Amino acid sequence: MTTSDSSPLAHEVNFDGIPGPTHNFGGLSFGNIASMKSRSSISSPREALFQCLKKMDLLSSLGLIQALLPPQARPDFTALRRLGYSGNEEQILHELSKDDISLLAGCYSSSSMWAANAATVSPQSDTGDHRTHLTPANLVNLFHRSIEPSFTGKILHRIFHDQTKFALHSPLPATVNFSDEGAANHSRFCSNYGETGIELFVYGRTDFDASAQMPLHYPARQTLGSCRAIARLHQLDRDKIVFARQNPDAIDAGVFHNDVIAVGNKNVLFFHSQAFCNYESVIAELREKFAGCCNDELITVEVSQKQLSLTDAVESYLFNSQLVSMPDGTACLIAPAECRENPRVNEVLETVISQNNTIDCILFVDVGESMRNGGGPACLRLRVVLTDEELSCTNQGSLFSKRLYRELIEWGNRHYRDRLRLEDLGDPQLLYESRNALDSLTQVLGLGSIYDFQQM
Ligand code: SUG
Repeated sequence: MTTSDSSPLAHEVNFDGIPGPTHNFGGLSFGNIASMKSRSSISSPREALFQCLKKMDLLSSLGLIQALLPPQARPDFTALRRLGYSGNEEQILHELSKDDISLLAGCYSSSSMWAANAATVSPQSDTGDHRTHLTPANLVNLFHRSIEPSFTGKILHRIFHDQTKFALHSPLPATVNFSDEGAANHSRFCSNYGETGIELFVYGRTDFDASAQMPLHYPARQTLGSCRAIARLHQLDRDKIVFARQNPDAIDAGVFHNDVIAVGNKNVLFFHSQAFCNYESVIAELREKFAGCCNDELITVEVSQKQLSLTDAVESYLFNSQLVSMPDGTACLIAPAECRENPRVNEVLETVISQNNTIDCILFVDVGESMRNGGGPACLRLRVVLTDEELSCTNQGSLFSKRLYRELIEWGNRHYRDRLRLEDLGDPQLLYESRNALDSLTQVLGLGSIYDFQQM
């Protein structure tokens, strides 16, 4: 099937990460306020899993295409051995739990669930060779995240294996100059998914402009150098990309990724006026490029500082909602349940719905276990625009369905603990339980033996 201008019909497919059996609150992410506040709280891996599955089921029931990415195997013993731990696995766990509880939490972190940080994706309609390009994020900012890219690459290869349709790049060089956090800092605007769009890359710092104001308290994670490298790798047209700098005040208020303060979909950008430096010129450039490329008008839904403070925006994670196009063409905001509890956010939502013909409905989801680590609905998904033909060439076992939902609930009940404290991470039993869980998951998803422990 094709759209009016003969571009192929394409869909946005949401690949959600799922929390692993060792989901914990390590307090590991400096600058991510929820993570810092949750340090040492008791987590519920099972509840975290069920909340994420329920969100996927909701989107799938709405008629959207939903898929999932399996969790990474933890702890990462390769990383631990590189850090000087030796002996057998039980000895390492014992040593580490006496030595460094934060490192133990990091090696056991389930942070790959935030799939928006897995990669940056440009669909075939935007790229020079008309293949869909994917670059796994190097996540060099934080140790517990820096151990994700190699498995991310492996799993993306497994799912997007057809090289005639997909170009999978290596993560950028693992240095601070090319620090990359993936799709959390990337949005795409288009009229229809299968048509050429404008890609917006957002960065927090550039290493080569000493005059630029930097955040005073918290780190800026994404660099301009990494955005430019990805745009080159993905063979994007210079006239169809926009680079925008995050407002350092927003970073200092806890906006560690741009998706905490802005969300875009199709021809709509929903954002806070403090999201970008010189935001008026960013919006003007987006509008102009969008009009030139898409023969359509970009609609911006702006929330001012007066309407909502940065603190409220970060606490509620309003902008970390997913903005999705329903099968009937209307736009729906899938918002964190926390938004309901904040009267100022409610007011903003009422205004957005009543005064604007842009966002038609709001649905709330409870992903509280993820939220307590700074991951809202939008953090949990990697958006991949795929034509029907491309979709049929991906691993079909990764697609979500009612049957898979039921199987995964049963799987979670069998393998996931209801409570986990940081002290429990030293228990070798947890390692064996986790491996059993992931081993049976690969069978459910038809992925083959993807984990290193399955080769031992
Ligand atoms: O990188 N939290 C993640 C949250 C990522 C959210 N993703 C997006 N905004 N797209 C992070 O800060 C916390 C882990 C801990 O503290 O245990 C953590 O890694």
